[in-house]
Amino acid sequence: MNSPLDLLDRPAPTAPADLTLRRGAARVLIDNWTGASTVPSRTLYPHQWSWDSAFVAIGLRHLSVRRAQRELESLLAAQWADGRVPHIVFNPALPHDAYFPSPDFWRSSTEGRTAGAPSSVETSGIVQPPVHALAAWLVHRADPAESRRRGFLARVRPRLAAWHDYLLGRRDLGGGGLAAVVHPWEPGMDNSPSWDRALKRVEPSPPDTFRRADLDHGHPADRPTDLDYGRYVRLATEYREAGYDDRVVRHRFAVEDPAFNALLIVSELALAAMARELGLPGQRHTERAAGLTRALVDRLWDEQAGLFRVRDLHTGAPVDERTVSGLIPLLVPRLPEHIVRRLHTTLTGPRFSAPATHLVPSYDLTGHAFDPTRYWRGPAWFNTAWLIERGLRTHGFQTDAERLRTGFLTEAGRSGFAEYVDPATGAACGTRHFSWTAALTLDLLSTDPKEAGS
Ligand code: 9WN
Repeated sequence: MNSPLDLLDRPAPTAPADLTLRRGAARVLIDNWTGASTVPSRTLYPHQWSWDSAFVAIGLRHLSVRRAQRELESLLAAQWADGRVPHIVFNPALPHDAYFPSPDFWRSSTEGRTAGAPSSVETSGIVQPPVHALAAWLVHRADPAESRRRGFLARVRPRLAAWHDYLLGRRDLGGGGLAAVVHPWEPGMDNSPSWDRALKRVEPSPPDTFRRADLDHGHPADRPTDLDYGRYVRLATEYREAGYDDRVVRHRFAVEDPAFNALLIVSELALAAMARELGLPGQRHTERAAGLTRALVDRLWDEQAGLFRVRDLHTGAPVDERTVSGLIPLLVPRLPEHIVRRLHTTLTGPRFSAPATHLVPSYDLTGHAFDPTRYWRGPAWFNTAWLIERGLRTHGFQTDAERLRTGFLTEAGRSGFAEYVDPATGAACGTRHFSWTAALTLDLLSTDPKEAGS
């Protein structure tokens, strides 16, 4: 196992400001490492989260490839037999009141047994966006010789393929070739205005039936409301009562999200690259990526709005909100050219450009529900900025990518690696010392343009 000092031994940027930023970011990841994985935050999120671990691995690879591999493998060790990768893997050493909903709410090892939950570890029963294969490929690329020596890709590839099979086999609830999400926590953008209308159909669980632990650490104005939480709890309870079995449950919330599916596409391409590297046939993955890209465009593209929309599977209609999720498909390499141009126009137009920070707000700056500090209803997040920066580079918008990269690094450092910031002022919101902000800082300090689109 590497010692914290070993972590700082790899080649580093040489400019003093970058060096300070790099040391600060490394410090966050060292402090948040538990021995097998990284918590997003020691206070607000003290367990392992699925897409956080993927972003963390992307940054950790610049410090320790071994640790980055371990981060992903510890998550995949909690995979269910049906292929799902749970959104939280609980640390058994922590008391139940450290986070809500806790393991005794999800009860995965008992209630999820039929669906294939592992018996040796407690997890949540829902999922998060599939960034993992992309992360695994980038971790491999950081040191291919070490990766080969340890058989890293050979071990993770089958698990990642099973994860994608779950999403496309059990979660194509709309029948159009995209994966659906069944809880607002699944797309990772918990209280996005895109869910408001669909959530109105869900009767909230009474507030006295649960206790929010997030408010012990987070400011109420930065967090979802009690009403939101009541609905989150109701949906998760119903899923649990159906044994987390997608074959029998009738999901009351079911939507197709553009970012979730765009990440599935790039991760399918990563699986194809892994197969090639291992001398295995990878065509199934390239074909899937092409099919998913067609479905994404057919089902979610809104020509008039100039971005992708969420589709509500209960009404069959696109949701009339503009969010950062609708811009993230810029990541997809084979997107039709006119869509790339329109996305770029939207991104740089009045709804999504924040000239003071150069970051991307999570919601339309001119939208009726915009709130600069409340979580996914306006604040700028660093993981979405990283994804869009990569998308800009993928499509040759180098100047815009560089502007976003500089904005990211400035605001990440200035905010103390905050969870998110006010897009207009850069004021820090949410928790500080946040892992993916630090990890992606490390990545952008070491950006290798050759990786774009790989
Ligand atoms: C619920 C851990 C996670 C992120 C999500 C973010 C937030 C959790 C919460 O924190 O969600 O999963 O308690 O609010 O919305 O994207 O993965 O950092």
